[in-house]
Amino acid sequence: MCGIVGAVAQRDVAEILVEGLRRLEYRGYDSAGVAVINQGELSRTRRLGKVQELSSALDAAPLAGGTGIAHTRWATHGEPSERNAHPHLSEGDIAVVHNGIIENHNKLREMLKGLGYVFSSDTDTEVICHLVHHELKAAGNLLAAVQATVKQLEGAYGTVVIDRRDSERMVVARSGSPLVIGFGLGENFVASDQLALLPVTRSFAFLEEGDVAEVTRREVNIFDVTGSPVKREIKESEVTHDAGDKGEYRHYMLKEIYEQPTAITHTLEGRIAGGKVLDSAFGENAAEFLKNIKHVQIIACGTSYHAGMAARYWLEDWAGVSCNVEIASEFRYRKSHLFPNSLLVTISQSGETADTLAAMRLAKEMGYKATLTICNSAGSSLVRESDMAYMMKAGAEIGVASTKAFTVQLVGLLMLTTAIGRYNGMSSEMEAAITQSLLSIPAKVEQALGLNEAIIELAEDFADKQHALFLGRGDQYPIAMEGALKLKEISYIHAEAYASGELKHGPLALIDADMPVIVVAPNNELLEKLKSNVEEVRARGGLMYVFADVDAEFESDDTMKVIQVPHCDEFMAPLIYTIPLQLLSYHVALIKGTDVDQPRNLAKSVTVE
Ligand code: HGA
Repeated sequence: MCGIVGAVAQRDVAEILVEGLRRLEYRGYDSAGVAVINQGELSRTRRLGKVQELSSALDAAPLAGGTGIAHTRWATHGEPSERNAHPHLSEGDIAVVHNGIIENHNKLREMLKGLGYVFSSDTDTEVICHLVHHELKAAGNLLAAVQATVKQLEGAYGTVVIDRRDSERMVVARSGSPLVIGFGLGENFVASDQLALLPVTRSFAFLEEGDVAEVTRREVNIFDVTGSPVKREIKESEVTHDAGDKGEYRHYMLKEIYEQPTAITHTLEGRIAGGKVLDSAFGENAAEFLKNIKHVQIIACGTSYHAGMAARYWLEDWAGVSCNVEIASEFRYRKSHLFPNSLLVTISQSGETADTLAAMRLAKEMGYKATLTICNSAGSSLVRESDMAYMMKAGAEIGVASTKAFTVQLVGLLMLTTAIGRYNGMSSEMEAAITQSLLSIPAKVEQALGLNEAIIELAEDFADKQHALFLGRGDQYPIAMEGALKLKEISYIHAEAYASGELKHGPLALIDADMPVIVVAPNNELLEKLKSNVEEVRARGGLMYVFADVDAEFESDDTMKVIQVPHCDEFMAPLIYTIPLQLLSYHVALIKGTDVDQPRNLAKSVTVE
């Protein structure tokens, strides 16, 4: 959340900064701003709304200057408005951008007011700005002032600070929110995600927790949490995907839905041989970690949590180990029981999800046998700090509502099921059947995408609806949950999912002609049970939309529209039934005219708790 970009260069940087913000806009889009130092003075432009508003303002009144910082905001403290937009200034000297939450901002604010500082925003961020200004008086240089400042901050920050009187330098600090330094020729950069800087460099160093760095055109000096100079490895980025391009598609989300066959193919490449999933898919020495596992604890948020919920069925049904799944923000603040030989699995598209990261750190302290992350972002905090990493090869996901990351996560979890099952009695025939299924997923997803036209028609029915129910059983229950989440996220229709056996325990009371009920019905051993649940809805005048296996023997009639889904085996069924639900939410959102890629109040890469 919140996008940060900074630059120290000889050329004017405002355009580079704004292009960086555009690439980070999925992280927050309620306001945006830029500040540059020009001939010893700070010039700042901020706008409420998307980066385009800022960009138009800068077209009308360009800002010159070689050192600058920029930010796209997802408000946590203070409403979205121009006065709360970053960068924040202190006394016209210091400018600051910040990602995170300063938890002791009230106390610091009172102290700074006592020193005579006047606050011009409602943000927590502004305390950083005045505190640096104050500390600078004693510290004498910007680096020391920022080091003194961060010692007083409680909470999370990725922050970049510039001083108009010292125009050749920016100082950056990280604790809890990611920052990456980009190395150019005679110019250097910083951003909250390397994607922002791909047009100007491919050489990056990720800051570690507690690092403070001083960045000039020629030098980058990094200091660790103790203040000692430290080197962070500079790596060439392997990111090949240019996130800036929607191609022929109207929205990133649609593009990403259609990219799923390729994303899954890339993710499978080199990881299956001889009917087996290679342990190396989970990183070096993975076999050593995996062979003793008897229990799996999965931690995730949002869509990733739904992927974890599906995996619980697989790990317990097929891999022969017990499994719990928990929302990260719950796990991290309660006392949980550690089972012997437990593996902690985190799932996060960005690898920077604040709650998931904190839960993983807690689990390490608790003594989990090993930690594994399933992640789409190489070099992210979760990848760096976990014992094992399963790298998804989904490519950058820009649409805020996750699509391809979800199905690729499911692929990773299915592979994990075999890798753990192998040491817990899974037969080689079973493993071969799962790997065979994995290899045929891309083609089957392609077939499922062929339902698009049928779903466009269906979507019309939802345009005037306020609510919807999603039903599934077994490992399709999490798929129903994910379908409901997609619909709420981008169409703002209130949607809930139930395990269909739960209907009669309450939700049936909601059924009437205004409550569409969406059912996912693959042909599995729960089909007859599901059919009974469908009858329960029908008997109460509900209108149903059933995504059913071609062999499941559902027929469309006045109360039910049936969409036939290509036949697929039980291993891949959750992935395949996800596709029509993604398309449904997309087309409903189109009809409703919502902002599909950047739905209201949301942002991607949830780096604040
Ligand atoms: N707390 C700051 C920054 C918010 C943020 O990091 N969002 O992701 C603010 O509200 O401006």
